[in-house]
Parts: sequence; structure tokens; C-alpha cells
Amino acid sequence: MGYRVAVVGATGNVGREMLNILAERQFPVDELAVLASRRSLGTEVSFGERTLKTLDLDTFDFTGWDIALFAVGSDATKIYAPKAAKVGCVVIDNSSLYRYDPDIPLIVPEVNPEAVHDYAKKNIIANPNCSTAQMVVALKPLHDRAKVKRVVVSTYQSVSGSGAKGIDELWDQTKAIYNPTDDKPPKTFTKQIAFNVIPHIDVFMDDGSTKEEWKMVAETKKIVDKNIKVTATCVRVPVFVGHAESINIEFEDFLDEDEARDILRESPGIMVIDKREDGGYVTPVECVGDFATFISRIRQDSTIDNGLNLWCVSDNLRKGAALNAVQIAELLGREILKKG
Ligand code: 11C
Repeated sequence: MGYRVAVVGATGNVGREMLNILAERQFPVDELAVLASRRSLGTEVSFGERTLKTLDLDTFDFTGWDIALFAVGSDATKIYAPKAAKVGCVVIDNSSLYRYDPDIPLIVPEVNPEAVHDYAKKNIIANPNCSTAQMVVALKPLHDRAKVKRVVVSTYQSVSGSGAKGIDELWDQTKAIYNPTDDKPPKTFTKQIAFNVIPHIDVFMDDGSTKEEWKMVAETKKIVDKNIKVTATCVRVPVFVGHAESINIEFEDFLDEDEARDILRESPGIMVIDKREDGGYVTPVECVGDFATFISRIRQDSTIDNGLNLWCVSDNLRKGAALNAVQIAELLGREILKKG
């Protein structure tokens, strides 16, 4: 016996990836409902070999459904997630709405799987922001060995983090560069994204950081350890899919770069590609469609006592969103629901 699973926001980039990943990982699905807003109603989506028609989220009754994977914005989540949770369907939510609620676990299965046992307080589990997810996968095994004190991270985030409209804007502006009569002013981003980089993701906060940067701080504390200090600069780059991060870590104890490489090699969800030669590292285009978080450029930071630098790349639509959500569903199934 398997699960009755609903995917909410099935026509979006993340919703479609959720369906791909459920099929690829052969999640034990007995019945699948693909839900969308009225605007996208009837749109067809693929699930393995099958093509499914989307149903109306507004009128859908979640009674009797085991798990709902939500991939819609916070506004829609606020309306529909409590409806599902109330009738016993466990919500795994990809929006930022519930991430900082102390009664709702925020889970990266490689890092804090034990938090799944707190799901029942609200019947909702939150999925982290993409830039946090890949970073904490890398931090956790190193933290277990040498205790992370402080992290300085700079991100290089692809336009797919802003959804399909971000992808379209990069595509249209890139074409327009070669055709100056075809002006494509910024709409989704605040400045030109083609052939440019923009140090601004999400809204500005009072202290001068952006919300994306704040999320990396707050979510790392909630998922890994509240004592870890994080300072982040988040930057949008003209890449379609795949977020990259330059991570500088200061530890309590000394950790040699070779030992760090060995630890990361043995850790779940991580693929180390770290040869000190041309091309001996991973870039975003190479990680697209993959499940792993790739780590390269592992090296000592000789400017502090116990410091390491590394380069971390992952598919933001997968580990950063859909894959992590499906892994949470697998964890929930294994530990709690036990049907599959
Ligand atoms: C981006 N990280 O790359 C964002 C997208 O809080 O789930 C995901 C926003 C979130 O633009």
C-alpha cells in the first residue's frame, strides 16, 4: 500500500520537478492529484509516462489524502495549507510562510531528520530556501567534527530562483543585447540581468541586508545549530539553473583540508569533485538535473586559525526545492506514516 499524494502548484517550475522526482525515486504513490489555481486549470503535466490534468485547488477536498507537497507562493499557502492540515493531510511546504514558526519543523533530511517527529503540532513541515539547503548539507558533517563558529557566504544564484518569469527575462534580454532595437527593460529583476550580476535578492531589511540573506542566517540556525553565526551576500547571476556559493567557515577546532575532503566524501547527499587542475571543480550547468550537492575547491583559509574555504553548487529546483520536499515525504513515510 502506498500514499495518496497531492502536488499543489503542479504547473510551476518546482511543482513539475516534484512530479519528476516522485517518479524518478519511485515514491510509493497510490493516487496522485495535481492541483493548480483556476488560471492554470486543465493544463497537462507529466508524471513518469503518464499525463495528468490539473484540478482546481480552490474546490479540492484534502480529506483522506496523506501528503500534500505545496509549491505555491505564501499567499496561496496561507489559504490552502491549513485546510489540508486540518483534515489530516500532512503538508510539506516550499514557501517561506512557516519556516520560522517554532511549532513547525524546518527539515533538510541529511541534516536534521529527527525534527520530523515534531510534524504533528500543526501537521505542516517546512522546506528551506534553496540557498540554505545546499549550504547546510555541506556544513553539517564538518560541524559534527570541528564545530562551526562562523560562516561567511557569497551566493551566485540562478534566475530560476525567481520562477519562470526570471528565466524568460534572462532569455529575452540576452537576445535583445544582439538586437538593440528590441529593448527589454528589467521587470522581474531590479537591473539588467543579461551579462550582469545583481547584489539584491528579495526585499531589503532595516539593517541593509536583504531578506534572502536573512533567510540564510535564520534557517541555518534553525536547521543546524542556533549558535552558528552566518553573514551572507546573495547575488543573482545570469545562469538559468543551479546556485553556486563561496563558503568561508571558521571552526572551533582545527580541521585539516584533507580530512574535511574525506568527511564530505563520506557524507550523505554530497559529491566531492575537487582536483586542483583546470576543470577539476563543478559549475552550475553541470549540476542541473542532479540530486547531489557538489563541493569543490576545499582549501585551508590561512588568514585565521581554524578556517576552510569551499565552493558549493547544486540544482536549486531540486535539492533547493523539489528534491528536498520529496526527501521529507520519504522520511515522513519511513518514520511516521509507514505505509509504503
Ligand atoms: C531565489 N532563493 O533564488 C530564492 C527562491 O524563500 O523559497 C526561493 C525563495 C524561498 O530567488
